[in-house]
Amino acid sequence: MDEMFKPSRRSFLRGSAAVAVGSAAGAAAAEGPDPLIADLQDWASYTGVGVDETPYGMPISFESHVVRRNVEWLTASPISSINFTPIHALDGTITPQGCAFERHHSGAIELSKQDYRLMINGLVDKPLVFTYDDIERLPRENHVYFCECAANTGMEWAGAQLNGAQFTHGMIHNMEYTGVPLRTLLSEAGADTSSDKWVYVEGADASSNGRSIPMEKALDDVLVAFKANGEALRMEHGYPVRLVVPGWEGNMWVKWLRRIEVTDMAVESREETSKYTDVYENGMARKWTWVMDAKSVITSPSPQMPIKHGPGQMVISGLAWSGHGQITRVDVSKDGGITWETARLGKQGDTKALTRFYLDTQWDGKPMLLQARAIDDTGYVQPTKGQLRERRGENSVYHNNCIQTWYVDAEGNAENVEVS
Ligand SMILES: Nc1nc2c(c(=O)[nH]1)N[C@H]1C(S)=C(S)[C@@H](COP(=O)(O)O)O[C@H]1N2
Ligand SMILES: [Mo]
Repeated sequence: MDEMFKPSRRSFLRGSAAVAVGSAAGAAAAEGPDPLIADLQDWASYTGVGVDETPYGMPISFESHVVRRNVEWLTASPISSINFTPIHALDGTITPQGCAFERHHSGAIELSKQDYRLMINGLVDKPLVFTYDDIERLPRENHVYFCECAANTGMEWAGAQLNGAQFTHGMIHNMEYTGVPLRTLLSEAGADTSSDKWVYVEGADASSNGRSIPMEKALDDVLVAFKANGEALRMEHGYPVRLVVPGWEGNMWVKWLRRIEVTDMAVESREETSKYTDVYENGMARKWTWVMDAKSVITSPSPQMPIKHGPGQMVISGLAWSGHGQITRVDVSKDGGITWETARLGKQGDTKALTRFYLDTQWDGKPMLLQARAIDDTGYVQPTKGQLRERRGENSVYHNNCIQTWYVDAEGNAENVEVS
């Protein structure tokens, strides 16, 4: 019998469920679609799933590989750790919350809206404590922004390390946030918003992950957000309230936000001194490296997304972003940066959000050294790894925004390699 027309386990169960009413379940074993009706496809031979079975939908089983993954050896424990967005398998620009990377310093906490409180204190006329409901009464806005951990691509400084765009570039997500501008909360509390002031923000988790933000940024586009992609934030992204700091390193996007203190100087917390700074060759360190510079990566083909067809028409696709503003152009090279073609942007780049690019092209079936390079509206061009190393030396972990190379062989398989 043709393998294709065997009743699947699923249809078999359905068939038995249909006749099981009033009879012993076992007796129905022979029921099910007739395997000899060769032109009746499996999925047309039984009724589908009822609307009462999936009150909250999950991806179909065929897509179960499109999940966050972690790299065990990267951190001592999965509590203070990171996992990665499967960017190789996504398209468009919006990251579903269910597969958006997570970074916690002391695990994700379960904090209810009832228990939630947000305090504003320090240099304010009236210190305030907001409940979750109080925040929802203030005028809110919607904006799409990327959140990139400063450590994204950090393992690649020394050489090509991790074999997949998910692992080299997956500490990033891009969501539509709903929230109240931080400036609204500051003005409710009568904060001193003169330009030399700072706000210190911290979370309700054990790590607290405190960070200092200069007042100019706090008044600009920072959001106190409670929804992402239309629904409540997931626990792992800071339910019920997180800070959104557009274009700036992910560490400042404090989750489970519990306190905003207006101060006259930066706190110089752990997260902004011993961490999230970069040591130069001479021992001096860069700090206050808040903005995520322009960057891009080809998501397909890539090591987890080999080319599955022969020579001819193909799509090369990827993501580009800049913490300074909009992506205006993305170039793609098939020969390791010797020649470049300009890619098509899926749509005009949003400010401080992911931009999807496509190169609709022909593959001659020969090996390629694939690269993408992003250009933003300040005119900044994404640097090569060599250029970045010249400026920064090799002690850095954070803020590696260099051009990535995938070697694609004649079979279409891709590998992470370095072209200096
Ligand atoms: N309260 C709190 N906020 C936090 C962290 C944390 O551990 N605790 N991790 C930070 C880091 S380093 C990053 S990169 C982002 C990651 O956000 P995500 O987990 O939603 O991807 O959250 C930031 N905010
Ligand atoms: Mo981070």
